[in-house]
Amino acid sequence: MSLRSADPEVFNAILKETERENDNIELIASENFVNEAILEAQGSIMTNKYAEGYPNARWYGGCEYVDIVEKLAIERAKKIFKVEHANVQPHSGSQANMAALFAMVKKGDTILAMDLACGGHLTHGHAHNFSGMFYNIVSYGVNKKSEMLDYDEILDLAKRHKPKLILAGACAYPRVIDFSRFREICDKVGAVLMADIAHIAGLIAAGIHPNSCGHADVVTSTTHKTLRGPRSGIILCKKQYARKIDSMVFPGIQGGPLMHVIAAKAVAFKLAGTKEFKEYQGQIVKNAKALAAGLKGKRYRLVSGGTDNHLLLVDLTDRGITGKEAASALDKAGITVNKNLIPFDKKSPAVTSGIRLGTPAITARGMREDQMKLIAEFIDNALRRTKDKKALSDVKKEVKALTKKFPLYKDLIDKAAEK
Ligand code: DSN
Repeated sequence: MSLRSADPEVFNAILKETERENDNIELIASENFVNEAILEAQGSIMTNKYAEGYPNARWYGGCEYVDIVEKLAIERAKKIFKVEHANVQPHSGSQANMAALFAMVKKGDTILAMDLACGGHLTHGHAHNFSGMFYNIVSYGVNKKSEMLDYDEILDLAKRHKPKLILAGACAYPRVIDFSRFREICDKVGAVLMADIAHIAGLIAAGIHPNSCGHADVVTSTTHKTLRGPRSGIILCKKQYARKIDSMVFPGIQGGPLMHVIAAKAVAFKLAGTKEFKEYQGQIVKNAKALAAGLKGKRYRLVSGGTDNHLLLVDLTDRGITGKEAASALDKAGITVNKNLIPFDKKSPAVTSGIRLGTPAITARGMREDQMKLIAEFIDNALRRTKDKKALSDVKKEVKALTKKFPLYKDLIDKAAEK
């Protein structure tokens, strides 16, 4: 039975979403466009299979073929991240973080992690998240002047609070993270080092950002951001923590693994080992720098002055608009971004003073530096006229003319249009 005949409402919503992704400029730093091989694996019949346990040690019969894909995913993850052990079962980045924290520290222990307001993540200690509820969280931020991580300040905090674990990693930090400095700090105070590389996993796999594996005891990541795989999570660790991590993922916090998603992760990890992937990651960074230069040319202030990775944070304070207003105007112009707190933001997380822009998705569809210049102009045109419907719709036309030159999922759209 086809989806179109079984459920036309869902079929049409998926078609519309495909068209939206094709027509718009996608600048959400944590999103990407997977290729069709990933969709095929994730949409496969492996969704049918229960496989609680791990390869060669399952609770259910008939696991010989899902074992093949899980073993491939594990071996490929170990190879691309140069790490001793990989658990590919976490359903998401949040569950990877939950399993890693539960395995490495006890309830009530002190954790030193990056403040959400300065670029950290919900699972790094937000009061309404399990991490903030179960642990005593001490936060580090960025230096007020440089807006970059201040390792001396992190060391001071570590000496003062004696955390059991230090968490390195962010979802809105445009600069390189020095995992070796974090290791030194952990060694000085006897803390475990956990790295959350969700945003930069693709850059690390390509050797463009320093690797956290080798420094951190345990590393978590999503697989769908720069890494360009299916929406999911992984945990990487030293061999000595393998049993702890595996038993905390299953049976600790999860039941049956999503074998169709693990199949798609195996494909993503294979692709992440190719020359083309390396070039793609290099282009993501070149595009981010070009977009940053384009916006700076239009006198936008960028947090920390620029970017070393796939994302930039634009401070809109002196433009007299909020992040919320900017994101909404850009949406109307066919440019998708998210409002984002900037360091030491005076506005609330629901309003914010900034927006976060990322280049993984537009790079995946083939855009290069020339297009970044155009996109900076589109953004400026929209942000200078946030209340002018006609101006925003004019930008939207230009956006559509540009995205038309970089078609995305054309076969899927054509196939869906066939009666
Ligand atoms: N925090 C989300 C982001 O970076 O967009 C991911 O959880």
